[in-house]
Amino acid sequence: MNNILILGIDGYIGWPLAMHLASIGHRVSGIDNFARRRNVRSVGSASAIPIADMDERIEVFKRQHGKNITFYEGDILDYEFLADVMKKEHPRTIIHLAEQPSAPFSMIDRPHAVYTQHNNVEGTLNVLYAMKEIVPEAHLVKLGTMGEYGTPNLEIPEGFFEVEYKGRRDVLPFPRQPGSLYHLSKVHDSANCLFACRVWGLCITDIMQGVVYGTRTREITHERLATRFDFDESFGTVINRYCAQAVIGHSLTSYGRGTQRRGFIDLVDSIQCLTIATENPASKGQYRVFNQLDEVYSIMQLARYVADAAKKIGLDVKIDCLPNPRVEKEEHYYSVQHEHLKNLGFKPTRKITETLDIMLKDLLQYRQRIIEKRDAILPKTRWMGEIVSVQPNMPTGVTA
Ligand code: NAD
Ligand code: USQ
Repeated sequence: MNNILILGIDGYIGWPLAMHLASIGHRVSGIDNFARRRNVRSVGSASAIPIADMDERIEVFKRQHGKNITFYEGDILDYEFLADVMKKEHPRTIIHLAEQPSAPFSMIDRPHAVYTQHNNVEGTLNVLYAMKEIVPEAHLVKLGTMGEYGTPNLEIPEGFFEVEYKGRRDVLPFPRQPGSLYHLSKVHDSANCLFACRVWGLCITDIMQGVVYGTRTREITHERLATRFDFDESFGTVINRYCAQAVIGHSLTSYGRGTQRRGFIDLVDSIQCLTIATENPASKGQYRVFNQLDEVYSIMQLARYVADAAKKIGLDVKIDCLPNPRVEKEEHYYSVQHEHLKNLGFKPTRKITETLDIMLKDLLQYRQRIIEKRDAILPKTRWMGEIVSVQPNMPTGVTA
């Protein structure tokens, strides 16, 4: 049995992860300041699937699964609070999910950008200091993101690559070229985590996770155990948004030509991978990077999968190519190494098409809730004042 502290336990991934780890016999505690609930309200939206408050979640989980979860309400920016919880729980593993996770939210304006980077970078620094001072032997599983790397014209390795430059060789961090100020906050975190391992000897697994989708995990055995499901412009991720759009007859909102490609992972597999990382810790002083995804798809390919799944249940869905509100490459090479988790036993649970069928059925029950917030669907946040086509931005003397 491991003693695990989850930072961000009330979130989309945090809550089902907590239930899973507790149900397989780990001692689980968690922290959250409910920022996600507030931030989604602030953009005029709500979770499509109703969610219980934390007290009720814990109570129903205990009734259904016979296990306890301990909860501390508070902000990891409050160092005294974080340090007190660490002293009380003395975790062997800390899983850090407690960040502002939306790229569009971080790009709304200066205050949203400052909030995102302050919350994420300072929060993570507090975690690193609390570990150094209180639990230096603990293993930190830190959620980063595949978007840290951007879309380079090279295969993306797991964190590091061997470079030859002017006749000398070294193994160095792979360059990061993130596409939003949120993704950039994760790059800063990764640099701080690497520093904490190199200089303080902490032990960290930094997970570069693809975009997560899905409504279900094994432990969601009761409607009051559901995890949140957002579909608004900021907090809904693309597959989740497409599914919510499909059930209310809204055209699927592909940005640009839809040829941009990303790595995706089912919620159930995200939890499987985080469990594997937790149960196979990095060693002292090791900074380990895992790329965590099931498959790479183009945004248009996903729209077609969702439209096909919707058709099977009698929903006629159209796909719209909207002007892209983001500054991102639409035509690009994308190939990602993701062997570390497979070598530790990770196997994708099911095909994406099976999950889409489940998601659409789940969401049909909450159609009315999505309709009530449909104004939050279309993108309003633009990366630039006007939409520009992206040109490679090479330093002088370098050609694409
Ligand atoms: P989420 O917003 O649902 O979960 C984060 C939780 O942390 C929320 O409940 C929030 O209230 C809490 N939180 C934020 N700041 C906090 C603070 N200062 N103190 C205490 N609690 C705080 O997001 P999620 O989708 O579950 O993502 C979890 C992590 O995984 C994030 O770090 C995100 O960047 C990363 N990630 C998510 C995805 C995805 O597609 N969902 C993909 C890759 C990486
Ligand atoms: N997109 C559309 N239509 C939409 C929404 C998005 O075409 O309606 C496109 C975007 O332009 C982008 C891609 O889909 O090219 C992915 O967008 P997203 O909103 O699903 O994901 P992203 O902004 O990258 O962020 C999400 C999570 C974030 C996590 C990241 C993993 O919100 O927390 O870090 O996925 S990754 O993308 O691998 O970096």
